[in-house]
Amino acid sequence: MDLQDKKVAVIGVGKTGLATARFLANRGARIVLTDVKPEAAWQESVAALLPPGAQWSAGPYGTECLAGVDLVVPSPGIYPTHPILTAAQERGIPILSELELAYRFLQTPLVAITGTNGKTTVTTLIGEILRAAGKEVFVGGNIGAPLIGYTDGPQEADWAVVEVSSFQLQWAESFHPHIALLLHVTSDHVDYHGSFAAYRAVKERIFARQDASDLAILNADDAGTAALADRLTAQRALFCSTGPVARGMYLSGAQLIHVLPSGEREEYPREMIGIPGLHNVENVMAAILAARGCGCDPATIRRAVEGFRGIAHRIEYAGEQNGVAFYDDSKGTNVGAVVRAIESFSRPIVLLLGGRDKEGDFATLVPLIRERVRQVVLFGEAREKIHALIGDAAATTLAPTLQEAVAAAWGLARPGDIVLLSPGCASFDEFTDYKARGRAFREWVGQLSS
Ligand code: UMA
Repeated sequence: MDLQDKKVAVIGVGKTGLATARFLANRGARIVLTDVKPEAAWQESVAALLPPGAQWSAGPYGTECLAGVDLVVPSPGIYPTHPILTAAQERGIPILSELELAYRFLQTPLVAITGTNGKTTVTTLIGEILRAAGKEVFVGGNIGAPLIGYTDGPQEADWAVVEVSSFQLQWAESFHPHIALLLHVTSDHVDYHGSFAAYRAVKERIFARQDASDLAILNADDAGTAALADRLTAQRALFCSTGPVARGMYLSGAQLIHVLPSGEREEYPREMIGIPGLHNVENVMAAILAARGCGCDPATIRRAVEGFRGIAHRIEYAGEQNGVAFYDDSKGTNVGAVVRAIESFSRPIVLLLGGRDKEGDFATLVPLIRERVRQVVLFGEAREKIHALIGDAAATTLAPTLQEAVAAAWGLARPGDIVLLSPGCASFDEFTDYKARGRAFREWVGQLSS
């Protein structure tokens, strides 16, 4: 793909837009950048990042920015129905996600991971195992560093391990990972994709270009995902926590059993896993299948899994006060994640839910809340809406902000309880992202005793 002198509109000047602009500038493209934020908010970052002589300008935040444009690269957060994208489609201007553009220039074997939840854990763990095996690894994508930044450099890694979101797959065509993982699909981002069916279909694109020389790893416990396995041309490996599989990996009592294509079996002890919850057993099985696919040996895998302590803001211990343990699951931004977080504990829970709604189906939480949650504290923009959906499945308190929710939870919790922030919503009503929300939560928890 020749980008020399092509005029490219980059929509959104965040992490992805900036990395894309530099990549394009290094290939001689003429760049038009546009963002809902005024130019003054990002102009300096752009000027500091782009090479001297780069041809770029700030375009209007409207369809006028498409004048003379050969290609549009929207940031992941730009809704597919955005007027600029609709106009580009009407005018026949190609639209490629950053992921797709990066892939077209990628020279490193690729492992790609998607799924509604668990993808950051699995991506991180695959990276750790490969490093333990002495490999050079780029770990990035939705987890943090855009793939295009890696593609812009010397590409010296043995493997690129990339977390892929549905937003990034939205405008992908030829994207073709050698090893692709779909962990499971539950409702999320319906506001963005328009429906659950559309969201699922976009996620499944991760396998679309794979052939018999590739490996597809899927979750046998997720009915929709497992059914997809029969339609794929890639070699398949399933993981399952509820019963045996013919090829792949399953949990059997205290053992994880890996059934290789030859029928041979390898075993790992479940107790090697140091992170809580059955969902993390599934995550570890998925990561092991990928790591074996990359050629790592079982002893190295076991060592890396034993040393893995999980990721920040994902059911992360945040301290204890007067016998009440606090857990930060700020990364739990959809209902499926909340289910996994609640199921990870056997002690009574004070649950903090809220933030900016993504049309999550909170009503489905009702049976689990009845069974495991003693108190619910609803906060943020979505608090009334969630209250209408869950009713009084447990005693419920409403608080305008997360800070007030933490104070309310502290007043309600008894020694032996878990206070769990697993919001099931985006953070953007109060914070820049889930990390900032998690940090704030931990800070407020730290101040409670005083
Ligand atoms: N913007 C507009 N118009 C819009 C929306 C956004 O101009 O309609 C502008 C914003 O003002 C901002 C820029 O676009 O300046 C931000 O772009 P972005 O929202 O696409 O975010 P990036 O900074 O590029 O970060 C993205 C991912 N963000 C989203 O998908 C929303 C990051 O994932 C990812 O880490 C990063 O690329 C690197 O790949 C975050 C995320 O929330 C963690 N992902 C979702 C999730 O995990 O559920 C998919």
